[in-house]
Amino acid sequence: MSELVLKSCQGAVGVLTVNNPPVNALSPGVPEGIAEFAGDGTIEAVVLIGGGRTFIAGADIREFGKLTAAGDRERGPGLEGVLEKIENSGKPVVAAIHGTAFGGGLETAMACHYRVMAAGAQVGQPEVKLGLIPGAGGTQRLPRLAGVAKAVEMCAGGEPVKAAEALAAGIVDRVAEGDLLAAAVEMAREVAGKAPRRTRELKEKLGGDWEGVFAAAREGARKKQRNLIAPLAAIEAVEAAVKLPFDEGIRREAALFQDCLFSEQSKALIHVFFGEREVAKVPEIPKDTAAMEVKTAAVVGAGTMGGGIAMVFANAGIPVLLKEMDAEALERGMATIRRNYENSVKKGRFSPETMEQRLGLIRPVLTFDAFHEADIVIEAVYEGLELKKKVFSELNTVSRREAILASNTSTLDIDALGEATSRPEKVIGTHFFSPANVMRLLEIVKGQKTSKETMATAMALAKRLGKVGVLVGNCRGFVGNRMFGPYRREAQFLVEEGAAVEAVDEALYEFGMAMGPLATGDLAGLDVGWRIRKEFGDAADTSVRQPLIEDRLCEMGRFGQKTGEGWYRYDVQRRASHDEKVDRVIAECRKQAGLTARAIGAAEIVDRTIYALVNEGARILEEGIAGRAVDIDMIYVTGYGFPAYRGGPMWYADTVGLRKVYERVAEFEKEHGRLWTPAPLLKQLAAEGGTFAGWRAERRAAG
Ligand code: 3H9
Repeated sequence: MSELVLKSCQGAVGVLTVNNPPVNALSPGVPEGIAEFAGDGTIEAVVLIGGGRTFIAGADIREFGKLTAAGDRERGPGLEGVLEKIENSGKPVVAAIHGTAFGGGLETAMACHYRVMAAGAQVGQPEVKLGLIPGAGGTQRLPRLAGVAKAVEMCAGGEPVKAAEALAAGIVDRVAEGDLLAAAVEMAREVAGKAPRRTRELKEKLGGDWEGVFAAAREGARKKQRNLIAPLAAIEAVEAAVKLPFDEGIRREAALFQDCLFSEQSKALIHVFFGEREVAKVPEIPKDTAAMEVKTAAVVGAGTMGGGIAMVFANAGIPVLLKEMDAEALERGMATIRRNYENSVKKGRFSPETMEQRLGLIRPVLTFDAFHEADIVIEAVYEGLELKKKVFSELNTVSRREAILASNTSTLDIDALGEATSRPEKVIGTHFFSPANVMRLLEIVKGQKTSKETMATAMALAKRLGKVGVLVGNCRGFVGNRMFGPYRREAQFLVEEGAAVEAVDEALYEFGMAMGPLATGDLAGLDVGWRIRKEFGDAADTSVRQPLIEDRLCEMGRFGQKTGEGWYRYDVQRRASHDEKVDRVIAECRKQAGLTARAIGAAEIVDRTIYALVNEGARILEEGIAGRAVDIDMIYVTGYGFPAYRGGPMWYADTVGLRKVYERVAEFEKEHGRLWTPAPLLKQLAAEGGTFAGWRAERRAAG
């Protein structure tokens, strides 16, 4: 028997333990190991359990890449055959589920004859999140156990289900409050000697008219999982369970699975799955670097960002001081925090007790008196270098010598802030995204002198706060906003050249962005960029074309949603509508730029804006501001609404082909001048036939 599956006996009950840490993925050898038990004559029933922290967390996702790279569409992962062996076994098999039984894990459990689940465990078919559908009978067995509506919900939505719900739905037979193995062995003894109950033979829950359920699910998927193919494929596969005999349904599922597996969407989503984990492993931070434990934090500034950051700490159970200059601002900040928490309670996200607990962790203060308690202080005051330098020099005196001093700046120079202190090695940028308690990205900015310990502490803290922490270098706008500059610049230029405001936003929304670039500006506040452009004196640079419209809108006091007017006009519910005043501004700016309006299609809008991201991303990579293309991709997917199913801007460029991207960028350079000069790295990789994703590996190999 494979070492990946260990066998022992409790009397006449054989116990198979999957032993493939960390998550018992169904790597080669695991399914075979499970199937081998059938021939053993001494046992009467079998319990299948996961070793370590979980049952089987699914197929080994890394294997999918090998299948698609081999280009063999005929050879699927082949798990269903093994599961059939388990299901066809003459001896009853009881699955004992703890941790997570996801994907192929739940499918394995459903091919067993009975299921016992630990009270804290979860089951689910999350394949859609990887651009896939269940590929080992999940879409056929789940409706037979849980009913068609629940199966559609789980297979198309991908959300996990807790024990009580799984029991009520019929996915599991029992929930074990105490010792799971003992409960499963007990059940195995009860069913030993009886004919196994085979899921494939169950029919009761399939009867009825399900057309309405399928139609509603399709409509929901088109809205909520915009542009994704896997949810629709999952619904089709469950429909096959209702309409076709089991074996035919399995074949339909397999065909749909293969279509999804070979799609660009799935490859991109798998890139994102591993990318989110890869960014946490920073090559320049040695593995044995000691991270400081953060027991207490402090935040300076109780505005939108400061308040949100305080909530992030409280949500993670870390006590946090929240400081403001005057009592009124502090009260306003605390009231906003309370209101946000109350909304979450209303939506059923957590209980009123949890809310009070979290509020209790946030200590509003007007002085620095208690700041010596904090292990990390995060400054979230107004975006202005002189002000921030002043705050840092003050924090340097009021904080403990070992404390980390972090800035939530989105663009300013971390080294300048470090120089304002006597501990630049302890100074780092922690750039949260608004709303801080919702957005998953934390851009962590190292200065020239930031120590490895400080970096390691910030990265570990990101994980504890439930954020995707990405370490980047120091430059204006770091990675995220530096790339966003050219992206939004081109959006403005396109409007100056003749594209309608709505057309620009629509084209990028259709591309998959969470919002169009102009609507995003209105949401974030147009004044933010305006002040930064003034701080850096951008308008003085007459050697390149400067966007005109947004500055004009800001001069008119149109800062976006917060003032009810920006690129659009907003009603009290913040619904956007077209504003003819903006048309007049656009016409004036067009005249000033010496342009005549021309027709611009969606394809040009997408190329101009997205390739502006990519070209700047390439510069960022070659300068080492981002260590790897995956760092940029994760910043854009988790912080800027870039569609995960396109993998991030650098991954997307790789899928288009860098030669094609380069040629388009070079065309834009001819038309629009040096703002479009192709990044040397883009040029080089296009010539070599390389990719951004591969470049990191090559560079490492060379180094
Ligand atoms: C599937 O099953 C298709 C089927 O229908 C069958 C078709 C035939 N494979 O997340 P963590 C790694 S599709 C390979 O940090 P946590 C992960 O990369 C699959 N590796 O831990 C990480 O590696 P590293 C359906 C995997 O406790 C390490 O394990 N299943 C897999 O925060 C620890 O992971 C899913 O989609 C895998 N399946 O969360 C489940 N899973 O240390 C995906 C994890 O080198 N997994 N790794 O960075 C998860 O959702 C979470 O990992 C889980 C644990 C909740 C299980």
